[in-house]
Amino acid sequence: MAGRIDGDVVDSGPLGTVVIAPGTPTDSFSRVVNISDAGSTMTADVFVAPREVVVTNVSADGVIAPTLAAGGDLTQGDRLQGILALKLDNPQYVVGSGDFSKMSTGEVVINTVKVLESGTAQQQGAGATIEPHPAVETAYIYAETSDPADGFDPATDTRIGTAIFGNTGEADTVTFTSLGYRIPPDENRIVYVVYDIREDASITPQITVGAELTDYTFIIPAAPGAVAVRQRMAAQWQFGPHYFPIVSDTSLVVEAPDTLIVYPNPDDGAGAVAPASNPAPPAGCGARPEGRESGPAIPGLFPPANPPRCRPSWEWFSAPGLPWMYPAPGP
Ligand SMILES: [Ca+2]
Repeated sequence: MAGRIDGDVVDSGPLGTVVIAPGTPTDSFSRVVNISDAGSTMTADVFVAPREVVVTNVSADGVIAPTLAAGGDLTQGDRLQGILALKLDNPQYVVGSGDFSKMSTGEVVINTVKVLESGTAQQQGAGATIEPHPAVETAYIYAETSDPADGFDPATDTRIGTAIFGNTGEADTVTFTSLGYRIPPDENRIVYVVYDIREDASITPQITVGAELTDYTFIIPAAPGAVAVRQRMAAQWQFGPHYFPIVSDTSLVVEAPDTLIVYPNPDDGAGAVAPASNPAPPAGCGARPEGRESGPAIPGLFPPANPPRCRPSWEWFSAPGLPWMYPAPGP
């Protein structure tokens, strides 16, 4: 492309689509996209009206931090665990303000988000050459539905993307596509990166899981949107820190506790109960480990479907194969 772009030009001949917004106060932004293959005539779309989203990590913010799992231990089989909270900000340039920290001039639409699993877990990527110790298979992006944000809750926030680790040909990354998630001018949105921890996540060796957006290419808006690489200062051409990488805390994956299955005998139905949920035996009833013919009764292990009562024939088995007799001494 030779020469200069002048005036208010839209759809100008061999340049393809050229969009120049009237009154654009600065030429500090341009985006050239859809560049054609090499040839005698090449085309590209040129945008000089900036639409720029600012992405920051808000995982540590007051009401959000307690709703995320990252940083604490995660258990095998844990579902819908919030790992990372991102704020997507679209601050609009105010003509004549002299404040060049805000550069965007329109809506930004987020199309693609890529996430690196940043812990020591290794996913089953198609190109993986390492011994995989997978911890996460399915990941999600949820959008915060409360304003102001009230933290991640899979029951009330909105799932906008689902993706599978290992399906991109790259180990340890997951890519959400076709999101079409809109950030209107002068608004912001909060989204959460959420993991399911595999039932068979490795605990030997112990592994950690986390989420990272390594650089600005991990978020791809629809053209002409762009992602701010560095903080812009109020003075033109002055820049602050880089926004990336954005990194979550990591979590250690720990073993899921064994499930206790209680089987009434002979005819009272069966069900799984958690030990802590069992009421103590009522007065007059008790329990003793099998084989103990005397001694104090031990509270515990009444199936919730059967109110505690005394039936000498009851027998329960706590997995794996630890028998208990109920009750003693009986009514
Ligand atoms: Ca929420």
